[in-house]
Amino acid sequence: PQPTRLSDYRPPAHLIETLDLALDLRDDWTTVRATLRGRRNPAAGQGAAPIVLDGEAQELVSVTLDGERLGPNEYALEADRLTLPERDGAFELVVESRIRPQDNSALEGLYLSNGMYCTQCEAEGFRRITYFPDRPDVMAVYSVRLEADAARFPVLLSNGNPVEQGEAGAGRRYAVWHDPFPKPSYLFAAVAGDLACVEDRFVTRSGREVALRIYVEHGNEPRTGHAMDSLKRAMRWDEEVFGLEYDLDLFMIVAVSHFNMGAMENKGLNVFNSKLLLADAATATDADLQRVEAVVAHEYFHNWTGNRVTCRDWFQLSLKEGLTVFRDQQFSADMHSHGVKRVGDVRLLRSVQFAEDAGPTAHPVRPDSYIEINNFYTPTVYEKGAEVVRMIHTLLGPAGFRRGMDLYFERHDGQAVTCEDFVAAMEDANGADLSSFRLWYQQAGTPTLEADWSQDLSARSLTLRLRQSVPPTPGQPLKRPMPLPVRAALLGKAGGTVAPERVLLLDGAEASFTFEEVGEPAVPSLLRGFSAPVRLEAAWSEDDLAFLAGADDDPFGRWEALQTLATRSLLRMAEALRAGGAATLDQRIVSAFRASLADARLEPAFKAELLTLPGETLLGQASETWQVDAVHEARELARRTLGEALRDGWRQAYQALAGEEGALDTEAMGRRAFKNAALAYWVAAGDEAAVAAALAQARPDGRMTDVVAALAALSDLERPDAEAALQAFHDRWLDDPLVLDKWFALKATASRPDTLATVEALRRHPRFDRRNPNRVRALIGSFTTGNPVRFHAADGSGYAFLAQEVLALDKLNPQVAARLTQPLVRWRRFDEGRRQRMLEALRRIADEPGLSRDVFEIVSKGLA
Ligand code: DPP
Ligand code: ZN
Repeated sequence: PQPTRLSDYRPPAHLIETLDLALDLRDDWTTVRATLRGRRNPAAGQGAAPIVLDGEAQELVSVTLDGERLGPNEYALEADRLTLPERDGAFELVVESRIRPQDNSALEGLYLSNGMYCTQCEAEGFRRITYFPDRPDVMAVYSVRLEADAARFPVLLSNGNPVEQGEAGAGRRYAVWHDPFPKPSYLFAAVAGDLACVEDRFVTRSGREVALRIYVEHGNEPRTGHAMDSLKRAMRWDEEVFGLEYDLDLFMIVAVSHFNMGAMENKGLNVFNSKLLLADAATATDADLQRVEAVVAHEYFHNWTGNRVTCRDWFQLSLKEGLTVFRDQQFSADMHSHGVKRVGDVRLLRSVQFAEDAGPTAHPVRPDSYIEINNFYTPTVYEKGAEVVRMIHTLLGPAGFRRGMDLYFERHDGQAVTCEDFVAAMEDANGADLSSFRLWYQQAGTPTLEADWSQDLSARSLTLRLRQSVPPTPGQPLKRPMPLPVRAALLGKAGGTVAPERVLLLDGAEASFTFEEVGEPAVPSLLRGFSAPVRLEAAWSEDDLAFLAGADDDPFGRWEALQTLATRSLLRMAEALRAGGAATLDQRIVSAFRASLADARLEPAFKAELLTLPGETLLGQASETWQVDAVHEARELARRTLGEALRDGWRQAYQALAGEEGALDTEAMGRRAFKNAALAYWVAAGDEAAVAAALAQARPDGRMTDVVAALAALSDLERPDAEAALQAFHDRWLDDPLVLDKWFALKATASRPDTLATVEALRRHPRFDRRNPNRVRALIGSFTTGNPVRFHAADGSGYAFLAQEVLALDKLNPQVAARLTQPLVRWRRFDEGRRQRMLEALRRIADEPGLSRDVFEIVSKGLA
């Protein structure tokens, strides 16, 4: 397979103004009749050019161009495209083809999910439905007619507004939809099924009434309330913060059970993975509920950042994704807690994006080339892309950022544009110069920021020195320094703020900044709010960190100080254990935990974050070579140490909150998070009373947050009552796919030695189904990404297992198979024995004949 390159971008030879699409859904075939009205694109050159359409996995029936049916010699049909005669001015084209959605296990294009028809077109699924210039810079007005059996598919949906519907004879029904907004093909959607509809309404600030409809399988109606409320909050927030109103009279969301991604922002008709829509207190955890809220908002926000202004080409994906993630992060922070949200976002960024940036699939926020675009829906494009937007927000301030957004919409509404256009709007609206800032879109790799300082008490000054370096990444051996906004303040060792926060801009390889009028010993609080996506190596002593962990007024900084202190200590412990010695946890950590545990002024949700040790994956990434077993042992030992040292504190914290009737507001969720953190430490202390409390809390009809937390605390204990609790959970929820996924994930993430054998056996569980991506992710993905000590077993058994799974899945669903492959390409982080075994697994995959483009791209990068 050949790469597609940004530098090869050319405007489309022809533009399509309208598309009339008729889908006749029948049991043997679906017939698709597409009428395209288009014209030569003046921006693409002079004179006539052949009309070239993308198309795959369908059977061409007929082509009629300007009223004449074309014979087979008048067009060229290849596996992925259809080339028609030249046209200069306007033309009308009718293409008829047939597809078989019932055989579509890749879940791109039109497919069947639990008996309902649905679509997923981003990025290039539309070409599996009909022949069309399937690229985002071709924007057309769509009219869609759907026809299907009336009894089995009474609900027929597409984008925009309903126009008409009625009987089509022989027990069939039809519906016609019209979307007045020109859109790229990736935003097309159609749904046909027997679905229940939950309806609500929203009045926009200009007084227009919008009907809100959520469609779900019958029986799931009660689980839509949280998503509906979230949608209304998101609609209001976008009006208040960005002045953006919804633009149609109808907004629909459909939940489907088989879905590759989280959700999809199709114009007026979002399609959601049911996991990210259906959520109530009995079946979803608080984390699930917050995730649902964030994703509902994310997809809604795309209506402006993505749909009204879309991407010129797929290299610009972060134009809509980075910006929309930033918007959903701000929304969630406003709905809940800014500090807690930032900590969660940074933890995710570090564990997935920093890892990507440090490995063979590293790529810039705006990539230069791809083999399969589906492989570029990555943490770099999304999460790092959001950090880049956040830095612009930091540099320009909220009002300046808003001016830039306003200008962006004023200039580009209805257009398909580039990341450059976004940055230019930010610059022009503020008279700012972001020329060197553009490097953030171009250079891959996580910069390292070093900081040290010296204080001169007699001169009443403190000088801070900052230095940066950006590591080489594949294809980019040499890097230029990037502009880093560093939020910094000085805290007095005796208490209080000595120098208030300011934003220092490091715009070259190094610079010094002097703080004046600093008359007392101070400690710098740096990179507050994680103001740039870098690895910070600051000259803090352990005592400085312990001080900041108790005194930093920036919540992120406070959390970060304790994390850094813990990381240093845990890595020292791991090293000692590996050398066969004894390991002990730094007493400063115990003291910091004791103080935080007792600190009544801290929000409980933040306390829960503060009291969570860095995960094994983060610890592994923080050292040259990830010592898998030693890191696991060290972290377990630390948890036990903290459990025992603060035993009474954990017990009291738990018991004080255990009886609370939980509500769903932010504060109640925070108290539950804290309570369950306390429970986990109390169980780690080995108290029988703690196990009894966890067993009681694990009873399967409780609130899902509590049940899952209790089961997670129990799942590593190899004792019959704990196993029985998990089994009871399984039996209770066997027929509820979303909850059963939690059980699969709990089984897969238990660190007990027999977990791989359990996971292998669970592939024969009657409810395991490789055609359902959620189930694959719950069992296989949880094991490979959430259970490092077992997946990275020294004998390579986890790697061999994954290779086998990737190959089996690749035949069904290449997109999900490629994602599953990722952990194997990070082999450079490990010791020699593991490296060899990971490489063997990669080679085994690479040797398979007929590998998909998706998996091929990942594996070949991993072996390069
Ligand atoms: N639906 C995916 C998202 O919103 C891809 N656009 O991120
Ligand atoms: Zn998105």
